[in-house]
Amino acid sequence: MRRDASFPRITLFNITALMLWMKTYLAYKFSFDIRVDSWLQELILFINPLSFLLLVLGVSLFLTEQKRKQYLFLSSFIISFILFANILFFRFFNDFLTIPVLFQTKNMSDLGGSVTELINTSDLFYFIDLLVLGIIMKIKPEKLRKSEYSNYEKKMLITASLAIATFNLGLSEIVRPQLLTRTFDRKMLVKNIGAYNYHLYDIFLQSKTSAQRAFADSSELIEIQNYIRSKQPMPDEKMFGIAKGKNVIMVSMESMQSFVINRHVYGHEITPFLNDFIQDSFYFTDFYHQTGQGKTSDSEFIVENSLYPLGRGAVFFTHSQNEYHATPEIMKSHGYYTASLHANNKSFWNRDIMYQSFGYERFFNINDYEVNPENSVNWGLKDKPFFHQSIQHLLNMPQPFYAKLITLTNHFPFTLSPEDQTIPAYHSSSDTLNKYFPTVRYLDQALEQFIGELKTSGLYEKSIIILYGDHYGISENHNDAMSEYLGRPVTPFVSLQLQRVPLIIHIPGVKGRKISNVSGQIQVRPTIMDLIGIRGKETIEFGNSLFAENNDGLTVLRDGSFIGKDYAYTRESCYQRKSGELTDRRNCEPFIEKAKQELEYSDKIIYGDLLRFYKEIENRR
Ligand code: GP9
Ligand code: MN
Repeated sequence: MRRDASFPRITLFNITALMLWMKTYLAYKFSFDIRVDSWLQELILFINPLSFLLLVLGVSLFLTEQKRKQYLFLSSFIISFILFANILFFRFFNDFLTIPVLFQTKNMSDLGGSVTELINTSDLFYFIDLLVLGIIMKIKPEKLRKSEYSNYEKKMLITASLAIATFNLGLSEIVRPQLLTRTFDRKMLVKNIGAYNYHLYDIFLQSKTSAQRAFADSSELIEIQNYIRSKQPMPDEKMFGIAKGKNVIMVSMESMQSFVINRHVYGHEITPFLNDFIQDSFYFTDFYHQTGQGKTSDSEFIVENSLYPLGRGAVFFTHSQNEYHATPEIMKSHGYYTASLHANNKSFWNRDIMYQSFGYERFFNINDYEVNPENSVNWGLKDKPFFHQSIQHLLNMPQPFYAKLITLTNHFPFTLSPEDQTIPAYHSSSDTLNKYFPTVRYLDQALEQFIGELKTSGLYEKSIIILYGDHYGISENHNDAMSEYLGRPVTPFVSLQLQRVPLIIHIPGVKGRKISNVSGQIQVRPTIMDLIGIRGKETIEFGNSLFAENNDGLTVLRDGSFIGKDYAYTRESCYQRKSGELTDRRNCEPFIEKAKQELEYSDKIIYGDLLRFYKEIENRR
């Protein structure tokens, strides 16, 4: 192999790559509002355009000199165009382009009218490199000419771009574990894998989705509908319509698990307010979260569709274009105003897009809140000011309304301002568990303040209030510390029980009681419909009302674990529910199949976008 002494010499390829690289980085810094918290993140941001640019522009090395010039100019033009389209889109939507968004006529027409207003003269900067490239090509300086690249140079280039890509992904994995499988905020994706790789990933998601959708037909939905009809219980006539015409206020309590309810840390009650509140509410003691990788967004999905989330990825990202018959849409058709309130970027978890599919009329996001360093901690606006500011939004809504509020402070890593810490942290080997208790207490106080403000504003008596925990806060990585706190070893069975989250339903004028049937998030939607008095299934749902008679009592978690009346199953083992002792696997067998079947049916609906056939099969009946 001959080593080429002139490598890396200045060539048209190098110049094109360098200019595009720097331009992209400057766009990150000046046109996209990407927050960088550490030098490591800055490094990732800096190198992330490189692997893509080297690979795409590197194709030119395999071309003849004339073709190479054309190729470099054309790809430079296309890449610049994509970057600039994102810059404009970002100015308007504070978000990055996705393929579905390109086909969303509503978004695009919003943008279309104001494109001219969005362009500044300083944007010319983003085209300077093309101009420079054009000039170079015109004057053809002898120094930059290179008739052919050696095999060594070609190999070097491919190796370099792959090495940079691997290095980039490795660093991102350190900074943000499970980046691709969790697919959260697009800003997070762009920050880590870069604007161009992000588009490749988006294309990948899109083609996968389209293929699965293309092969689906309505017969699949009929089969699922028959299955669901066969397990439909009778509603409890005493509860049906008990809250007719009332507002529905639903609160998603970030990372709130049931094990803190009625418990202490060093003699301090952890949730004094909730412990009181459950006394005059319905409190479900054996209620489980059923979320997967989509965490909060999965819980929203389950609670508002009565479908399971997906086994991998977040359905909010992967299937936001599906047809759904979510709670907001149904409530709206029954005269309700619908809104979600959450003081985060609207694109986080792709909420802005998914909420449209759910039929929300309004999403009060970070732009609708007064957020400053004084009232923020951890992930953003603290829960107390969030609730306080939300009251005004609620009061401005036409009634009856259906409103969902999503809290944020009790989020990993459970950082709290010292003045908000009213109970001591726990002392154990896990800092996470230690800090969890004071932030849970903060959430408890925030809820107390919220309920108080609902009372003074007059909304309390006119609303049913539903509080639920979205998913676990303490993962199994903290089992040692957890068993220290609980005073018993965390076996797989105990781990399963730790997936319980609180569900509290308050209905004005109704005393409520403790309900200990096994239940899950999938039942929240049918329960709301039951209480509001919306009769009959208007769509496909896997859950039953929590107040329905002969509730079949099988709660399936996303990983295939389940909790039944007598047995529970997790990690391939069957347990006696009462004692938590291991038992013969055969006791669980009939339910293992059932649980799998149910998850598969739900997946089929999402992957095949089957709800789009719903009207068709209903009309045929
Ligand atoms: C972000 C919040 C937290 O908006 O809902 O999401 P999580 O990380 O818990 O899924
Ligand atoms: Mn959450």
